[in-house]
Amino acid sequence: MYEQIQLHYSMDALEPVIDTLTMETHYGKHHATYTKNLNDAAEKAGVADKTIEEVLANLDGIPDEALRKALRNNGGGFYNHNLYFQIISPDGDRAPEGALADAINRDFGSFDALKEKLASLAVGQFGSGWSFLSVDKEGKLYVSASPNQDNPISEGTGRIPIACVDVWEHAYYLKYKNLRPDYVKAYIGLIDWKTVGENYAKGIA
Ligand code: MN3
Repeated sequence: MYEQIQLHYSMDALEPVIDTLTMETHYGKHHATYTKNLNDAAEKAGVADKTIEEVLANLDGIPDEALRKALRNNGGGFYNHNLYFQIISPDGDRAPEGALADAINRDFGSFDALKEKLASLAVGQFGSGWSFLSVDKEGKLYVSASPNQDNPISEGTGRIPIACVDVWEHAYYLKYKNLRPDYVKAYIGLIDWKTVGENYAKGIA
């Protein structure tokens, strides 16, 4: 049984950057629906005993096309939103430290350069999708964008996402309307880089 992460902040804790109604709809409706549909599809496909990472990395092994598509979209939606809600905090660390900070400086030149790349990929994603910061087994960092609910795991890159930005309109339209760049910048400002650093350590373990 796949379960949504429990929020470690209240629905109104991220005001005014993310408004309460958007949080309630995004976490309580959209994410909940992806999770329910994932559980249904995983049960039918006989993969409910696998981790979500295993499911997403092995979609080619699902012979039924409709089930494969359901697992890709809802499994991705489940996974991506767990990460999205995990890494933000009203009172987090606003800059990385330690091994993650070293890797960011090595692979992007600076923390500001990384944030700009993550933001520009999110803003530039045509239609619905995501931008991701991910890590390979050697600890090298990558930024990328994916359409729909795809991610570096379902795309078969072998990389583990450690941070992300959701640019589906449901993530921002109630408050930011068409101003996606403003939302993206504000969301990135809510990221707790201590949590991302823990994801980085797990990703290379
Ligand atoms: Mn979303």
